[in-house]
Amino acid sequence: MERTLILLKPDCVQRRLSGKIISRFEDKGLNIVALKMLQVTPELAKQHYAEHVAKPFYPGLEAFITASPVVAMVLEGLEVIRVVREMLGATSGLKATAGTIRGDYSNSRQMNLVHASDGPEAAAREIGLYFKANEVCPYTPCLTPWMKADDE
Ligand code: FUP
Repeated sequence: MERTLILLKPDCVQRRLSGKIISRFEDKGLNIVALKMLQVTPELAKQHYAEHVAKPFYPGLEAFITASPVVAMVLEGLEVIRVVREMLGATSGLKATAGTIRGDYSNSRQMNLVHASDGPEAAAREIGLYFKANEVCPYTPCLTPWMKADDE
C-alpha cells in the first residue's frame, strides 16, 4: 500500500467542491486515512513548494494557497500516487482532459483545485508537513475482499 498527500486548495473549498472531489476518491476505492482543515501559513507554503520558491510565479502561488482554508488528506491505496495524479489530470485545468477532476472543474493553471504528491519521496515529506504520526489512522475497510483479489 502506498500513501499520498492531497490538498483541496482554497478555490476548491470556496467553490464548495470538496464533497464532490472527496466522493471521487472514495468512489475509486481509495482509503482516507487522515483528514483536516487548516489555514496554510506563508512558512508552510514555502516548505511545501520549496522547489518553486525562487520562481517568478511563486509569490502569486503563496498568496493563493494562504488566502483561505484548505482540506488536507492522506489517501492510501495500491499505486495511489500515480492513480490520483491521473485522476487529477494535467496541472492546468485548461489542458486537463475532460473526465479528470481538473478537466471537469478547473480552467486555470493556478486555481487547479487539488494538490497531490508527485512521487514517493514527495509524499513522505508532504505527509510529514501536514500531519503528525498519530493523526494518520490506518484501518482495513470491510469492503476489501470485494475491491481487489488477495494477490493484487
Ligand atoms: P503539480 O505537480 O501538478 O502540482 O504542478 P507543479 O509542481 O508544476 O506546480 C505547483 C503549483 O504551482 C501548481 F498547482 C500550479 C502552480 N503553478 C502556477 O501557479 N504557475 C505556473 O506557472 C506553474 C505552476
